[in-house]
Amino acid sequence: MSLQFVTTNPGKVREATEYLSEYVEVEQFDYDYAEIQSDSLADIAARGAREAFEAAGGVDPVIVDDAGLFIDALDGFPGPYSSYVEDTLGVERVWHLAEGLEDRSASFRCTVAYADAETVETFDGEIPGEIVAPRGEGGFGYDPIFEHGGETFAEMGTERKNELSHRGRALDDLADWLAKRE
Ligand code: ITT
Repeated sequence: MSLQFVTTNPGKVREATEYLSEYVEVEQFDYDYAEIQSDSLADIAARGAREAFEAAGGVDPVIVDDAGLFIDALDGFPGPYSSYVEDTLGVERVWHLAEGLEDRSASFRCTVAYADAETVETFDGEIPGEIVAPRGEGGFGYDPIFEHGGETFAEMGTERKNELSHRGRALDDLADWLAKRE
């Protein structure tokens, strides 16, 4: 079976391919599906998956992934708007926003939504950490400023990040669900 990962972000596809390759073949379908405005990643991903399934031809199953960085002391900012904030402020300035905070705890959250002709299913993952000054060359997006267990996500390899990360946790549940469904 092959699964189309509908996303403009190759970093997400790299992680999903490493995670799901023993269950399914993952291919990127580079398409920017419309994201509804909502505080809920699950609502955004579920609606996006339905649209992306049709855009990808309406035959093969698709997944989409909506993710974000939630800084506790900023009431979850940038949250569902993480992509917009990365493009406008940039990661370095998000660090400077957090730098002055006493409590720099944060979490990465992710919902992977699967859609085929019959169903839409969502799988959530979350990982706590702390915002730090940028370190590391790997990963993508906010990885250099997100530390967990003494290392930033940009300092870890993909395999280690997948073991821990919000996306890894959501993909783990998706893989279990796919295995049971066969
Ligand atoms: P698509 O919508 O096309 O999938 P995107 O990069 O815009 O790609 P999102 O809408 O889910 O994805 O935005 C999530 C934002 O959070 C974006 O700025 C990402 O770079 C960032 N992000 C998501 N997962 C991340 C991760 O594992 N590590 C670091 N940053 C991440």
